[in-house]
Amino acid sequence: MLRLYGRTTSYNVQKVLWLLYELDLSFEHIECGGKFGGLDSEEFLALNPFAKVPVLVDEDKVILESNTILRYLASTYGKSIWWFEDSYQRSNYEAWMDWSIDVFEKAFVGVFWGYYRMPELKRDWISINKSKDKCLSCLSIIETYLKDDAFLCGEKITLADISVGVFIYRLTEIDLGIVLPERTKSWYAKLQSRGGYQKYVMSNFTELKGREDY
Ligand SMILES: N[C@@H](CCC(=O)N[C@@H](CS)C(=O)NCC(=O)O)C(=O)O
Repeated sequence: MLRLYGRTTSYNVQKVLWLLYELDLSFEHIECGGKFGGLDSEEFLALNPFAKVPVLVDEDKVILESNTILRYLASTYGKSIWWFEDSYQRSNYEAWMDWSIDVFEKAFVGVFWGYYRMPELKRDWISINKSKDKCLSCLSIIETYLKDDAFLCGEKITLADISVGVFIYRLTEIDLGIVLPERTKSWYAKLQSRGGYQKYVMSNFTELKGREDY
């Protein structure tokens, strides 16, 4: 039995929910973190000393970190469709997964926290605009890479699309005038047609507006 810990409003949790949906796996979901709290409890810290969500428990195994959870689920339950035995083939989407955390997420957080989650009077517009520029440059990298392919790594959806695509909904919804370039827009339309994206990523997040704390 799979058990997922983490509030649905967390984009890191959403990545995992989306893949669970794609894999058609049933699971128990425990909302925690954010307004639900519980990450500093003894029980949770025993699962995850990093005190963050998501956490996946698969029988007696505990898996931490959203992208590691994606890889775990893909290799355990998504063989040949979501996971390739060949390490070079895998490196295509794994590179995007690393980039998503190292570069894209940092730029996204700069606008999402700096603008959306910051009370209006405390916003630092110099820093918000710098982060917005970084987001735009990430989008132009995606645009260049997409060429005429349907997804980031070719004709089929991969973990690259999940780890990068999860940010696009909020980036375009937060009313900062971020417009997607042409091919990125049609890639985004393909993500939006996935049931898991609709159900978990395109969900209302207005409770986070102007809230620095949870
Ligand atoms: N690198 C971690 C980051 C996890 C993370 O920062 N999670 C946030 C939610 S997006 C969290 O747990 N925040 C505390 C909370 O929700 O209470 C991952 O990818 O899983």
